[in-house]
Amino acid sequence: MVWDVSRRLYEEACQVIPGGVNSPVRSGRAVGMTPLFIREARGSRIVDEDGNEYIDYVASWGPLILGHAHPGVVEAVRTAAGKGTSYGIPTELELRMARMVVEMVPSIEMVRMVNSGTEATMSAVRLARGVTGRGKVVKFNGCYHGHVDSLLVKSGSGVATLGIPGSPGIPHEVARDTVSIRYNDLGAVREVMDAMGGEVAAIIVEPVAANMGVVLPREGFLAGLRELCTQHGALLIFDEVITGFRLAEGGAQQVYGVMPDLTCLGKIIGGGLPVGAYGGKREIMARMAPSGDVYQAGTLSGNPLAMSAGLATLQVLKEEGIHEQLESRAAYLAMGMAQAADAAGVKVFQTRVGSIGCAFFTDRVVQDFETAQSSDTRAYAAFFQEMLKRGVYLAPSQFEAFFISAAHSQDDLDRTIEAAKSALGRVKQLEAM
Ligand code: HOZ
Repeated sequence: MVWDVSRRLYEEACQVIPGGVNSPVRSGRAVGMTPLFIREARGSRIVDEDGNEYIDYVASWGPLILGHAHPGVVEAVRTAAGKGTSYGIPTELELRMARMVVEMVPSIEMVRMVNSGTEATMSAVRLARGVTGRGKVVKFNGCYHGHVDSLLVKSGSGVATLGIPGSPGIPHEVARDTVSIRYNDLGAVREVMDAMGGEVAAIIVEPVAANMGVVLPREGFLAGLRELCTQHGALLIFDEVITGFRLAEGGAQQVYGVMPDLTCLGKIIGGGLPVGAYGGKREIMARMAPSGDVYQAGTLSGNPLAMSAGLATLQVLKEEGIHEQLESRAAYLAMGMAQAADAAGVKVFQTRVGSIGCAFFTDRVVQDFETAQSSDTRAYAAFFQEMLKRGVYLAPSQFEAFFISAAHSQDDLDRTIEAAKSALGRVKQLEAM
């Protein structure tokens, strides 16, 4: 496989874009590669600028649950674009979107659209602080809630991938109000809440952590957080930017049966366009301006292109009930990967729920950031490269998820498992060197 054009474009991009990329984890640094530059995509496939085609398990990091360039989504965007891309004046599309979200997500009674997951979490935290009159926020090590100052503490995703301890530019006074605890450690949360619960505005959590690889909540963890928040008068915020609409129509809260006060959404809700949203109980959301006093705004919020792409995607999810099919395809892939790892004699700990999952190169049980970090990231890098050579594109980082879309066919899955068998065999050889 040749990557001459991608490499040239990357070199040129480095002259005018920091690190050559518009989001750090894309750089490929963690897997010893320079990034691919993509020319086009359709269904489960992406094609790079050198003309190489890959089965894609990144799916733009989650939004494309229907696959690339889904005809219904493309048509919706085309139609909307022909009528003007943004007015900064309300549209019926926004009302339809709000109704759809309220109908699908069990705990949401009112919702506000923004333009990214980061905006959603930033606004939800501000609202929680406004409502409670408190300053502190509890989060979990390895969870990633976008690049919000107060939430970029012991964070997952690119921060974990690149081994960045935190970020310069975040004032000490801001970071001081964030308490980060081990994921799945309810005892530690209880201790913190007992000690300072009266100062905590919110506990924010990814109900399934999907930015340190994929780490599932232990039985009782989410329900325990719910209980502690209620007991101490803090708000529970679920960051469902990745899990929302993906694990089920109503996201992780539907699957695990635990209702947060506020939910942050992104990715799928925009159908591949830049969107985020946050919503929750009516009395809490009504505190947002202009009905309330907590301020947040956005020129492009709720714009017709994003609303159309999102609505078209959610409509398919509702009407075609594809979650069961996604579940069984993902289970098939995970089983094939596990068998491939066994056959190659490579120690892999697999996690999966619905259509997201992760293969950690470790013999430990992964249940938090510390155990996720026990993964052999050099082995993952070798696996990534070997899979790429065999036409399969995985996340260029151990600390991200794989995403299955409705466009992944049985043939795609079988080819991926075949590729994994020989790629893992090669990883084993490299380990022995
Ligand atoms: N935050 C995304 C991964 N969880 C990365 C987005 C990107 O690099 O495009």
